[in-house]
Amino acid sequence: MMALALQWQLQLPLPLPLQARPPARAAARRRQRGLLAPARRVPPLRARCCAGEAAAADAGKAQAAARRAYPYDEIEPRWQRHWEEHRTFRTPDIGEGLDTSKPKCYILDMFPYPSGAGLHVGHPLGYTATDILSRFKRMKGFNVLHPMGWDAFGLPAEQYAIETGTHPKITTERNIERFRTQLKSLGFSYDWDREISTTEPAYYKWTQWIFLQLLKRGLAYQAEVPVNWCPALGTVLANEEVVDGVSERGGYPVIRKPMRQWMLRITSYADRLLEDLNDLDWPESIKEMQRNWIGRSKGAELVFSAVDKEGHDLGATLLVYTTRPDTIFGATYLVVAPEHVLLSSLASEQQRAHVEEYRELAARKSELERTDLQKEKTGVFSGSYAKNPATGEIIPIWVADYVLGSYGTGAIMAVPAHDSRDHEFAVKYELPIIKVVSPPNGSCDPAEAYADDGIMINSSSTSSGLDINGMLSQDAAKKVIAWVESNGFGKKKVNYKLRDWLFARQRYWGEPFPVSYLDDTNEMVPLSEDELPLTLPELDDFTPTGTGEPPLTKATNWVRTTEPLSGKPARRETSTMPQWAGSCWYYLRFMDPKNSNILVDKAKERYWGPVDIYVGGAEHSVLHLLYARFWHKVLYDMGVVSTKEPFKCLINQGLILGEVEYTAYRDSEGRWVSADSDSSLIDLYQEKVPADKVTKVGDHYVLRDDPNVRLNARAYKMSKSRGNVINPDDVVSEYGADSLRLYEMFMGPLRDSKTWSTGGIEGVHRFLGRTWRLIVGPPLPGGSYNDGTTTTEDEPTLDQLRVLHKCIAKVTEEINETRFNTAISAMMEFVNAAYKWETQPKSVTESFVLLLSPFAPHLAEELWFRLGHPQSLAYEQFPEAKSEYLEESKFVLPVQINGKTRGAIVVDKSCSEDDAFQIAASDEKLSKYLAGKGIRKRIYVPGRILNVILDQQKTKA
Ligand code: ANZ
Repeated sequence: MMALALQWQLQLPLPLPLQARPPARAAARRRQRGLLAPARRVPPLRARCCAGEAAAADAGKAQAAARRAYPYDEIEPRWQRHWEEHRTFRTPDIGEGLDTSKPKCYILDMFPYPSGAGLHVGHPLGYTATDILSRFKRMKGFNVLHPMGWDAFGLPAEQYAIETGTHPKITTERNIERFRTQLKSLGFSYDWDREISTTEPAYYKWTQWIFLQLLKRGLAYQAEVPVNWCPALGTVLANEEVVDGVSERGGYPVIRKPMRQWMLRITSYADRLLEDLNDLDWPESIKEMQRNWIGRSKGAELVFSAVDKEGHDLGATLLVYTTRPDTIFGATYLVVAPEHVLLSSLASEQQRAHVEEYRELAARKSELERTDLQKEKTGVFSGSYAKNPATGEIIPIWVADYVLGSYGTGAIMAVPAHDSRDHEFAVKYELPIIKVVSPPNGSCDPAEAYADDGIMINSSSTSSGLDINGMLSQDAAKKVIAWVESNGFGKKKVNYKLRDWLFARQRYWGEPFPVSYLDDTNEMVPLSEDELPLTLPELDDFTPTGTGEPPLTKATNWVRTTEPLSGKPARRETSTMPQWAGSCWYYLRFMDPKNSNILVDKAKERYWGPVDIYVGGAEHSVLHLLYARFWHKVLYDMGVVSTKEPFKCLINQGLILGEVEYTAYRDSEGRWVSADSDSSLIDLYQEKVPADKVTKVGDHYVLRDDPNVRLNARAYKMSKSRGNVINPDDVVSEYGADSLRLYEMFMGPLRDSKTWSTGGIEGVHRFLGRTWRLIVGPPLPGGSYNDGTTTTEDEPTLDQLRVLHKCIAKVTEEINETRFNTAISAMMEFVNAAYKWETQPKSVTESFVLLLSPFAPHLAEELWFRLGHPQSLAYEQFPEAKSEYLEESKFVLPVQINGKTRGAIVVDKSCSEDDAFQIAASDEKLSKYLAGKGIRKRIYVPGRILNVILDQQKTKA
């Protein structure tokens, strides 16, 4: 699954070195991107060069140190080590200390494909969001399951093996190691004890087990199907891996070729996959995409008898699928798909050669091309006719490739007056067009098909006895269906666009199928469950055989086996499962990752299931989510899982685009031409302009030095070829993980597309620095900082409490609504306000640090520690906003006992003396001074103070 869209653009198999890059190199990269002035050329003298490099490195370090707003580079590794050593985020198992009376929250990221390119800044976007939610929920008293793993089977590792001879296992391990290190460097609170990889036999044992269950239930079968065969990759590709007739990966030509393949009967679950969407808290757009993919349509299958030109019955029938049985009187011809099984017998002697020629032509086109509405329709007459059962008319049968063999019955009744494709075809080949639906308002364009419902006209026949004239389309459709059903001309029918899932790849790096074939009868025999896992054999040569035979055929010793029951010689299946397999159920394994007896323990599944929040890219909106839902439903039917759906709430994070690029234009004489000029910009010379030479005027970007010259400003998808990819490692080394996390959340709403901006990250980094200095104090002369904090034990003032509780309320609300950017703004406002205070009361600072902790956990842990708490704050209670501080009518009234301030109470502005005294007397702290004491006098200044003078002069402090 998680070959994120990102990974396709980053087909860089070589891992980069693990260590962070020195700032000088980062500066060079920024220079390349045009963010810094060009570096001065240094003469190529060796000695000069080295000295120059050293000086540049020193300057780079000094620059980095100057940019460093606080010592994140000391703080972050320290707290990462602390969490690791204390296994802070380990979620205990049931029966191992997990308090199951507490509510649970299962927060899951779409696990990544560990590509050689390492982490991209797009990854931490979703991962930071889930991390904030996980940390927040823990502090709100939930048991949180927040795991991470690897979707590690797939083509890139295998391609890399072919090119370099490195075994995919080694590449995969190396890439996983790098991803893990990178993720840990960002301080994500995963329970690393639950880490899984789809490539581990202990994991894919259960993927194979699920396959055996599908087989048992008749949901896995083999069929000879036309597949997308890519000779260059030597494999079969799924429809979605083919774009415009070429492979999505590599752009190699793809042809259709019939092959025996494993299929999964996802179509049996079409209705449930559709219906259960309704109850999911998913983006409506994703649900709609799934609905369209499933493509349920209601209509009828109608029988047309084949006849000769004179109307004599030829003894054959043609079944068509229609969603508009009401239009049957307008069916003036039939069309069969070029691959229709009856086409050969329908083709007359005269037309045979044309039909054959047409069929060959169509076989070279992709389904996409054939259904493209823009393409001109083509077809030929078959030479045969059929009888329209409603009209009794003899109508011609054509073959045309706009009708697909794989949908419905592969044949249609064409109603050119009411279907635009049929209309275009009829006009081109001069076939009759008969209007049978009249628009309710009476008018429609006679040159086009009227495709909507309306009132039936020209729809009555005495010979057939059917009359639907004057009826509304939908009622007419019902009547036609009843009529065909009672006369044996057809039946009601529901159709789906969804096809069964082609579940085999002719590749090495995937899960082996746990089945073999007996040598003598070729009978397929499943492996028994206790023989699982069937491990992938070692192989030195991964190259595809080129014949369509998978590379596993080369593992001859592995392929040869004996069927245990009969002892007969057999050979193993050599294709492997597609990459989607492992990601179909991984969320279940996280609940019980080490269980070797069962896929997931029932009690654990009942407690943790379903996933409460699932975050990932919208590119997985259809296939992964549909496949996972399908498997989940099968497991539900088997009683393995207790919920109908795997993912309750789904959030798609937006894309991060590269830094905005500015382009200026010059004419052939070298003069600037404004991008708003009338002349075509295509003929001009383009020039990339560094951001510091650009300024914004109104809504436009212009040259700073020449504001009349307007520029084009555009952000592009990050790609190696554009050179605008931002490596998170560089950002972490220059600004720290907390800054990266905070920036990615601050860029804009989680679900939106956003553009990267180095200026932006500097801004949030400065905010964290300000927070640090507010609480710890300014740097000492050597650049180090005081231990401890500058906070005081003062009672917070009402104003301070108001600022704090407003911030608590806002941050809490925004986290709950996954609006992290506005939560951060609220914290920035708090820090700005706090800078104006004379003192920083410890209790206020503590609450603020807790608020900040889900976002910038390293900094928050450090501050919490300095505030005197030796334990991690990960399980501290998240601050609660108190309504009394949110209401402006309340205020804090200081209370004195015998003239000494002993506490404060929150009262209404209009509070009476008696009420103020009662509140003071019931206050936990003040009651100690008042209980049992006689009151001599009360001095009450409304809005200012309550002073209680006791009878006894001596009170215990
Ligand atoms: C007659 C008719 C009259 C149609 C009319 C439409 C409008 P959906 O909604 O996508 O299911 N059709 C059926 N099988 C087809 C195939 N294999 N290839 C291409 N087209 C096919 O669409 C169903 C409609 O698409 C069917 O209803 C059929 O055209 C066409 F005013 O039948 B209809």
